[in-house]
Amino acid sequence: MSKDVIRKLGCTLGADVVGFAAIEDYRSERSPDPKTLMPGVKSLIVLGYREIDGALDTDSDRTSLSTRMGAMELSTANNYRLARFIENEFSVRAASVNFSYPLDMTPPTLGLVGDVSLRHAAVAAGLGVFGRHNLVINPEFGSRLIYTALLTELPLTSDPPVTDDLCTDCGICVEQCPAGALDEEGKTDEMKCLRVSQPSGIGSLIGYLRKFIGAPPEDQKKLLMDPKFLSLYQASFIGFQYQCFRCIASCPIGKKKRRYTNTKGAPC
Ligand code: B12
Ligand code: SF4
Ligand code: SF4
Repeated sequence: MSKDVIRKLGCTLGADVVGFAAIEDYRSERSPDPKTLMPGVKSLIVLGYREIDGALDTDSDRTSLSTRMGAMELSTANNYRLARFIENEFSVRAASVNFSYPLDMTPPTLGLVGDVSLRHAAVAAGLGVFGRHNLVINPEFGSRLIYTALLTELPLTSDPPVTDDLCTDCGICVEQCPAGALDEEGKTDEMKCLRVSQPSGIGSLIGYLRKFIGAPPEDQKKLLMDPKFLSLYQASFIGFQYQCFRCIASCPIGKKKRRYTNTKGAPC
């Protein structure tokens, strides 16, 4: 009953899929214990939002990123609304697990492990299975979903797991990865991916600052007009700077069979 109400609200707010996982069914070896985030946590509510095909299938990474930022804004606001609804309606605690940031930047994980692994949460909530690209493939939207979640004290049962192996092992994602980050099966080489997918990330910033600090004053003036600096400046207020979408975009699963509304058919 509570699942139906929450699913309906999630879909009305614009999610494309909504799934539920009892906390015992969420297993992610490298992630923190969810009880450290919410001692009384009993379940996860996982929401998926489809990528916009026109933005994912363009060669312009700026277009892909600016459209993705829309999904992040929508999902963040929706998580707030849903958390408030759950607390008002059921008198239990609820909290948002955001799309990506903020991340724990302390060692040993240094910003590479989320508070909740949304891929493992999506699998536990019956929304999909891992593919060769280490992303979650959903039966309807394929790889083309991004996820958020809520931690709640509501005791909810897990939705049935997806049992089909949706990845056909075609190898396209591996071939298309410009960084070679997917060469080893079952593992994304984070550093290789980061260098290509976040060229204005923390690694570049540190490299740039080192160069700047060591340069004579005349060169420093030039370095402030360097496109690298301008990109870093832009990234500092965007706060999110993925510039590679190849693995998610190239996977053929979910490219066809599109529906452009979440109001028809299962699961939303
Ligand atoms: C940090 C992070 C990154 C880092 C590190 C990735 C990593 N190794 O986990 C970097 C910057 C490299 C990255 C890249 C990308 N990311 Co990212 N990222 C995250 C974030 C914030 C945390 C992930 C985390 O906690 N990882 C640490 C632990 C949980 O991973 P792990 O246990 O070591 O698992 C790894 C492997 O062991 C393997 N794995 C684990 N279990 C199993 C089981 C099976 C059967 C298989 C085959 C594999 C497998 O998959 C993981 C990848 O290395 C999540 C959001 C979130 N809160 O979950 C988004 C998230 C995972 N990213 C996402 C996306 C889309 C991307 C990119 C496509 C970039 C982009 N343009 O959006 C690439 C894809 C890289 C790839 N193919 O793996 C999506 C995935 C959506 C989906 N459909 O699955 C997420 C969930 C964001 C979201 N809100 O939707 N990401
Ligand atoms: S985001 Fe780009 S660099 Fe990273 S794994 Fe996917 S295709 Fe490779
Ligand atoms: S591109 Fe092919 S190998 Fe890669 S995840 Fe999709 S179906 Fe699997």
